Amino acid sequence: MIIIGEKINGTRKRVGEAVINRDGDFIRDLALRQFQNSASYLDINAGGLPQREPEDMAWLVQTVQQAVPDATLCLDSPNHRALRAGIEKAARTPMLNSLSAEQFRIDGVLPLACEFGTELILLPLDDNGIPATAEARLAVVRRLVEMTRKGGIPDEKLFVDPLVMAISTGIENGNITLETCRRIREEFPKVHLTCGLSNISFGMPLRPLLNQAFLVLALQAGMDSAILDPESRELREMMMAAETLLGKDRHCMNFNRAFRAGKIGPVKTS
Ligand code: THG
Repeated sequence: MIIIGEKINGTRKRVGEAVINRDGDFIRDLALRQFQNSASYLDINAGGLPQREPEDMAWLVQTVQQAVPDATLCLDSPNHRALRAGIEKAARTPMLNSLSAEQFRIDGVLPLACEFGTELILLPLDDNGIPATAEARLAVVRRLVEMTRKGGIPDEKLFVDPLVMAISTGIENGNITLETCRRIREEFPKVHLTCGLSNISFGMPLRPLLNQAFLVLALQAGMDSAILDPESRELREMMMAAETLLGKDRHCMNFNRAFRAGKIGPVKTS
């Protein structure tokens, strides 16, 4: 599974403060820890006021790349100015999070993705909001993929996010997301599927447990990436167990290796 580390997000209180105070040590530590815990991409969300966002994004990108020059970033903003500011400071072409069918993103984000040939997260929502059914989300994905293909972006560079909404606000929200995954997998076999995993558990007790269970279900539905906390040991254990059981780990090699390295199983105290 392709892991996108979620922790450098300015809407989290401690991170928002670090951005305002330009606390580089705090941000570099978050970057390094996620990278060392197998995050292939680091999500970078500057949060804060729109006027400051391009400058904050540029600072975050620069700061993160000092700590992990080999990490690929996933710039998380609806604001094309912030995305461009981040792209210009990035060591390698970042992923953009995200393009939706909202007109301002079609006008702002799509041209940037085409100009720089970036990987791109697609969100199936438009100016009318988030469609309630899998079929309606698929209709938006079809419109978006038509646009990205026209712009010369190959399907392999797309990460479609089926949109995860809290199970506490609708008992079918898990099923709608999983059904959307299966339909996208069928119709667009070359795209990746990713999601903000922990959205599922907002407003519930035992959030980590619900996130773990949903990760297993999502993997079964064809999800091959997720935005999550790479430092969660329980989540890593569940992910590696499910991948092995679904035949995605040849000779069970990753599972055995992770066990021997102490990355899953009992914490080794030496
Ligand atoms: N889809 C896409 N992008 C997204 C989301 C999505 N980006 C933002 C978000 N959703 C995913 N990122 C986060 C980041 C942090 C948390 C949840 C989702 C979070 N943090 C807790 C906190 O701050 O208290 C706990 C984590 C911690 O402290 O370690 O919940 O859906 N495309």
